[in-house]
Amino acid sequence: TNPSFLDRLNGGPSAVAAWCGLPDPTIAALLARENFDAVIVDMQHGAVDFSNALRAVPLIAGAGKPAVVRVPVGEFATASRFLDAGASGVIAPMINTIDDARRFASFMKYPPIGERSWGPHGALSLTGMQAAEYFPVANGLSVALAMVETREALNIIDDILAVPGIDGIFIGPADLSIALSQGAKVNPLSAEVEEAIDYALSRVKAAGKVAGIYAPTGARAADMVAKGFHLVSVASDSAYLRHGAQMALAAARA
Ligand code: 3PY
Ligand code: MG
Repeated sequence: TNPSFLDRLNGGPSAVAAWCGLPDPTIAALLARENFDAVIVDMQHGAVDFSNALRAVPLIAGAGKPAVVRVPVGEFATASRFLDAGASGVIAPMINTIDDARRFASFMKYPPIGERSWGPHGALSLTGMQAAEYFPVANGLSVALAMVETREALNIIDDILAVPGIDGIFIGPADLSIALSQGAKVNPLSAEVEEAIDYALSRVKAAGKVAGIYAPTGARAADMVAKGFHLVSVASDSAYLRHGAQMALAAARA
């Protein structure tokens, strides 16, 4: 049987994930069949609505890959619904206060850690587990990643990491660059963002939790793997499509 996504993140080499923002779930299904370690469906900035994202989950899991969903800002109840559908993890954007982190964790974990409500129909079907089998392991099967992408979050990163039920953090370098420049620019490759990334990574490692980050290109993803991130998402489905089209066209017109 497959190790849980959390065990894979903690014990394996860095997981490199596809990032999907296009609405049709067949795109996530197609990428899940490529050699990615996980597929992330983005409901914050992607064009994916709830029912299409929900449909992507069993298609990704059916390819043997963990399905991870980034929910819109503050939509913690939606996080529970994706766990019910069988998602292996949820990324929650803009976790800027301890209260944000606590509320996110409460929707991700069953008591005694949180207050997730019972109804994991898709999760039971995808794992083949009975309710009595799933319940005691469920909190370990649902990876909660809080996004650190503001100055406030960076300032309280140790407190966010200490919230029971928060399994790790996921860095948003673009928003972080806006925040660290006081709104002057977006530059996820700036020196101040690099410094913040190294600081955040060291705090996550000190807490023994999972560190994830978004990387806009393959080369940048390789740098983040080299730094020791557990989870690195690379570019996005629309970028894969555009680059593939550009390469094919360039070859056709050469
Ligand atoms: C950011 O860079 O701000 C993200 O949220 C990654 O998409
Ligand atoms: Mg962001």
